[in-house]
Amino acid sequence: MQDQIRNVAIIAHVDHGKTTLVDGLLRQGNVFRANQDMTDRVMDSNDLERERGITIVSKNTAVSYKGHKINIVDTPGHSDFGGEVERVLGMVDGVLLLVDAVDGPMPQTRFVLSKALARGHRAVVVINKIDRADSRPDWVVDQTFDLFAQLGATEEQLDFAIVYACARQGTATLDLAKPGTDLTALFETIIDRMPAPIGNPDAPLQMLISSLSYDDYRGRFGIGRLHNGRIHPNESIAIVDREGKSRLARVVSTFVFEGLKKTEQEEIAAGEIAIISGIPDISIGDTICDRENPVGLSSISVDEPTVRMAFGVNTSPLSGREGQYGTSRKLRERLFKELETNIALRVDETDAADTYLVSGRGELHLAILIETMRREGYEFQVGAPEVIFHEDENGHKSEPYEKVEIEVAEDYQGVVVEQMGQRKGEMQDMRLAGGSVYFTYVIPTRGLLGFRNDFLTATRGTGVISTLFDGYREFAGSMGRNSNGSLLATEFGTTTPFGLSNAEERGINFIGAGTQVYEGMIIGKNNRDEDLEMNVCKQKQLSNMRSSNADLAIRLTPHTEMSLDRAIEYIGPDELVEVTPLNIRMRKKILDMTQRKRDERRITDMAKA
Ligand SMILES: Nc1nc2c(ncn2[C@@H]2O[C@H](COP(=O)(O)OP(=O)(O)OP(=O)(O)O)[C@@H](O)[C@H]2O)c(=O)[nH]1
Ligand SMILES: [Mg+2]
Repeated sequence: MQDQIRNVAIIAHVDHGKTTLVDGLLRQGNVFRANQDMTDRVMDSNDLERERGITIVSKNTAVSYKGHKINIVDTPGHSDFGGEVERVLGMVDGVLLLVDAVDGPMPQTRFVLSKALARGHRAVVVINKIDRADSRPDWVVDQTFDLFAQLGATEEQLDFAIVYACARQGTATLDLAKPGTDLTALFETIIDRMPAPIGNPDAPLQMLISSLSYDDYRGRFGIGRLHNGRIHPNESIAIVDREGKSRLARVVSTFVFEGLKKTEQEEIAAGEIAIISGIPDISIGDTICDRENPVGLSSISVDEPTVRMAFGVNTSPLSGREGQYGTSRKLRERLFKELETNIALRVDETDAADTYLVSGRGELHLAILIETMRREGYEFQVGAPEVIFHEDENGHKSEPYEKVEIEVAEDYQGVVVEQMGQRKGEMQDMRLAGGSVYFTYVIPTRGLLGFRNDFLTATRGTGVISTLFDGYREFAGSMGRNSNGSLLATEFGTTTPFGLSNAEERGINFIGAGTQVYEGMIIGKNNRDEDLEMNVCKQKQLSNMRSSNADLAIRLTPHTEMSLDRAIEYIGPDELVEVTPLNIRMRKKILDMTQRKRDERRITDMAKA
């Protein structure tokens, strides 16, 4: 039975086509009729994944091919979700490494491959998107081979199979001269080249929980690989947690994956990926063990977070109006609950009872959490992202660095060099090819905070940037943050066209007329570096107005709507983003103008002294 199983994870850089390839495998892994009228990228099942077109959480599925069962884990490619990939690699025996037929290996390709190789996994390399006009598969294969070698692959790992695919059409071939008509070549290669799981079905039970899922009816499920033994419904088991402590529990139901469903099974044996229900407090990293022989498996370790933000109770004058949950207790509960599944996240209490420090792998990792919470009905405020410094016992300070790869049209070469320079980026490489310039930089993570937006603006949306955590190094010294001067509301009220027309002469408005504002709220970006207070609720004076409809005559330039991601990038250390289910607002930490000025003066005086 074990011989018929293959457990594989699909790993790659963002957008190289992992989820699309899983669609193809599901459609052609024929047994499961339920998949016939599947939507595209069916594994990207949560709302945020569909809206953003990216995978955020790793997910399991399974297909069958010629009597074999293939368990598949789809993983995210964005570097902020690298923790998700690390989390699931222990569930599988091998990986499909997808590489784009034009781009070749990218920073996240290196990261995920290094993690897979370190676990001793073998890979099948899938060169995907061979239908792209400028596809260059031979070059990509060479680059991929070099990458394996650089990452210290063993002889066996270096001897990887190569499949050429067009995930979107659902075709694959081993030989570019003979285009495929379906995914047979890939299925066959998985069966031939991926090892069957090892593990002894007759040894005491050991199942390592790598994922959780929920449903309203059965509650929490634990998902993981059965390393040894067998598991049955209604079985009494022991749980050894991440700290090595054990407790007793009972499994209610046991399932395996079949396509997009899970099906109940009376016995599941070593080698399979199982789903168990009935243990309400089951966590990632728990080992489900034989009651008589509880031996925990070495648990899941994940790279440290590098970026953090303060989450606090909403203190704006509008607090309590738009959210369902807003108290410190609710916020705390929700954040700590997140740790059960989001294993690359950290939550720390602070001296202030209503503020928590939430640390993650990057701005997007944290932004996704914020967006999820706001959709669940939470309202709160968050501070600007900051990097996490380390200090050793001798007081030596270090900070996280990233490796950045940038591709821009030649015209933008100068802008990139200038912007990266300002941010203490060190150029490692620069290549010209086909009208584009390719840069490699190493830069403190600090320099990248808030950079994406500037970069896209500077390259008119055409630049491509990808980043990869490169480790902690020497603190790079102070860095002049691009200081935003903001336009600030001076009073509580509703904005008027007249008030906003004055504001737009000074900069760019973030809000339109008829919007509720309060003193100290950011309503736009000043053209100059300092903040500027404006009364945006002001009515035009009646005395110099002929018609009572004077406001209607004012034509405002359409304002720039600030999304959550952009708001997080925009705010400075003395500012906050107010997040509610209905609105994203930006504000000064100190709302009162007099108090704020006094505080600013105090800080400048302190700096002078
Ligand atoms: N031309 C072409 N486009 C493809 C192919 N496979 C996928 N794509 C497109 O590439 C884009 C990204 O596909 P996804 O499947 O979401 O990529 P992914 O690797 O799962 O992305 P993340 O999960 O966010 O890392 C989509 O627009 C797909 O339609 C292919 O074979 N050829
Ligand atoms: Mg995906």
